[in-house]
Amino acid sequence: MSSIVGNPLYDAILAGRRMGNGDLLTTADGQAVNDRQFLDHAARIAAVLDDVGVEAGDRVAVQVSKSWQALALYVACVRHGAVFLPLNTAYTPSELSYFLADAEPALLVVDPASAQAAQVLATSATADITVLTLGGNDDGSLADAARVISPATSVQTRDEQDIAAILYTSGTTGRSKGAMLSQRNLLSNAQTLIEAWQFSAEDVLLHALPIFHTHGLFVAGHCCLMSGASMQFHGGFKLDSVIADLPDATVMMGVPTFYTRLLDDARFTSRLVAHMRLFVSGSAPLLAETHREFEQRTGQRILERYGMTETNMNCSNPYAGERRAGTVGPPLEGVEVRLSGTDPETGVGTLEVRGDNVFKGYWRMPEKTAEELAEDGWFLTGDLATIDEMGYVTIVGRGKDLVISGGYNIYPKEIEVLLDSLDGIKESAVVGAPHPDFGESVVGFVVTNSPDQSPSEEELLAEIADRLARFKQPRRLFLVSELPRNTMGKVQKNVLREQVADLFS
Ligand code: MCA
Ligand code: AMP
Repeated sequence: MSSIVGNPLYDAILAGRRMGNGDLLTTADGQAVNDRQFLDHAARIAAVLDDVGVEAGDRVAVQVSKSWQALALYVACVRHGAVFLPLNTAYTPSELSYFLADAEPALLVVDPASAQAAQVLATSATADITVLTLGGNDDGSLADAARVISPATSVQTRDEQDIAAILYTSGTTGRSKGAMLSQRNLLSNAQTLIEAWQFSAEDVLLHALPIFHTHGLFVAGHCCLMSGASMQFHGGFKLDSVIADLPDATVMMGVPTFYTRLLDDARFTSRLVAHMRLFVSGSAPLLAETHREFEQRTGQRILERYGMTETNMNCSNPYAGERRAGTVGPPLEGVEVRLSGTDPETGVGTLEVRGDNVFKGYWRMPEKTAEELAEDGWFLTGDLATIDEMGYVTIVGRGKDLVISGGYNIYPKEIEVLLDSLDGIKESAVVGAPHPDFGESVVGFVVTNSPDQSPSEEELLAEIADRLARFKQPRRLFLVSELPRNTMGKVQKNVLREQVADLFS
C-alpha cells in the first residue's frame, strides 16, 4: 500500500468520528462499540485484505449477515482502496454466480454457512477469487484473521474520481447492471444530506435497514459515520426491538413498510417518539394516507426523500420547511432535476437528474451507460414525475417495468426469463399487485404449452425456489390460456394489474 496522503472518503469518515463523543454504535443485544474499536477493526481487516493480495481497484464482493464487523469491512475497503460490492443476503448461489462472472472480484466474503457453495462458485469462475467468511457473531476466517493480524498503518491514496463501490441494480432487460459509484458521488451526497437533515454528534440513529443497499449503507451509514452521530445497530427490522429502542433514538430511516408496521402496533404512540427529531422514508412510495396517519398518531411529519442506486439521493422534503405528503420534495443542494417528454396536459414527464451524486456508469456496459447517462451528465431515471411551481417533485409512476416490494426492487423481466425457460412454459408475464405490508407484491401469469399436461402452480414455484431470491419469487402464479395483448401484440400489463388489484387486500 502507498503512504498516507489523501483518501477523501476515508478522511471524511475519520473526521466525522473525531466530532463525536467516541461511541459509534450499540447492537440490539446491547454490545457497545466505540470509535477506537471500530476503526482499529477496519484497519485490521484492511491488513487482511492486503495479506490475501487484494489491491487498490480490486472488487471485494460481500454477501454477509449484518453486523458491525461487516460495516467495518466496508470502511476497510475504502481505506484500502478496494471497490466494495455488497450483495443481498437473499441471493441464491445461481444469482451469485452472475455477479462473480460479471464483476470478477479478487475476494468474496460470505457467511460461514455458505463457505462451501461459495468455494464451488469461486473455483469454477474465470477470475482468481479468494473466499473468506464472516458471520453475524464475528465468526469465520476473516474474523479470525483480523483478530491476530497487526492493523494496517498506511491508508491507500485515492482520487475523488476513483470508484469506491459497485452496487448491482436489476435492469429492464433482466440482466443486473453494476452501478459504479466514485468517492466523489458518495462523499458529496453524504455531506449534502448531513447538512439538509441537520445531523450532528448528538444524534442517535435507529439503524434497522440492511447494509447491502444505498439506503442502509450510504444514506444512514454515511450520515452517522461522517457527522459523529451514533447508531442503534439492529440486525434487521424487528418490531419489538425497534419499539424498545425508539425512546433512546433521535432519528430513524426506513422504507414505508417500517412505518406501516409501526402504525399497526398499539405501542407506537406519540409518547414513545416524543424526543425523536426526524423520521425519514424512502426507497418506495410512501402513501399520503400513511403520512397523514403517522402525523395524527405521533404529531410528527415523516420526511420523504427520493433516490436511486445510480444517483444516491436526489430530492428531499425540507427539514425546516413544508413536508408535503405524496411528494418527494425539491432537489437537494447541488442536484438539478428536469422532465423530458412532458405531456402538456398532465405535466408528467420522465425525470432526469444531474449532479456530483450521479454515478460514473455501469460496470463494463458502455452501451447501457450511454443509453441512460448523457455526456453532459443528465441521467434518465425512468421515473415519471411532475414538478410544481415551488420545485416540489412528485413521482407519479414508472416508465420502467419495475416492482418495489418492501423497498426491494424487482424487475419482472428477470422472473419472466426464468419462467419462460422452464419445461412446458410458453410465455409469462409478471406484475406487481398492491400489498398491505410490502406496498407491492410479485404475481405471475403463465401460459403453458399444453393445457392437458401443464405443471401446477406449486410445481412451478418449487422449480424456481432455489434459483431466485425469496423476495423476488411470485407470491401467486396464475395459469392462463393466453396473455392480453394490444393490437401491436404487446402484453397489456395494466389489464393484468387490474385483475390482481384486490388480491392481497
Ligand atoms: C422479506 N421477504 C420479502 C421482503 N423481505 N418478500 C418480499 N419483499 C420484501 N421486501 C420475505 C421473507 O423472505 C419471508 O419469506 C417473507 O417475505 C416474510 O418475511 P418478513 O419476516 O415479514 O420480512 P422481514 O424480514 O421483516 O423483511 C421485511 C423488510 C425488509 C423489513 C421490509 O424487506 C427490509 O428491510 N426492506 C428494506 C429494503 C431496503 O433497504 N431497500 C433499500 C434499497 P417466507 O414467507 O418464505 O418466510 S436502496 C433504494 O431503493 C434506493 C437507493 C433508495 O431510494 O433508498
Ligand atoms: P433502486 O434502483 O433500488 O435504487 O431504486 C430506485 C427506485 O426506487 C427509483 O427509481 C424509484 O422508482 C423508487 N423510489 C425511491 N424512493 C422513492 C420514493 N420516495 N417514492 C417513490 N419511488 C421511490
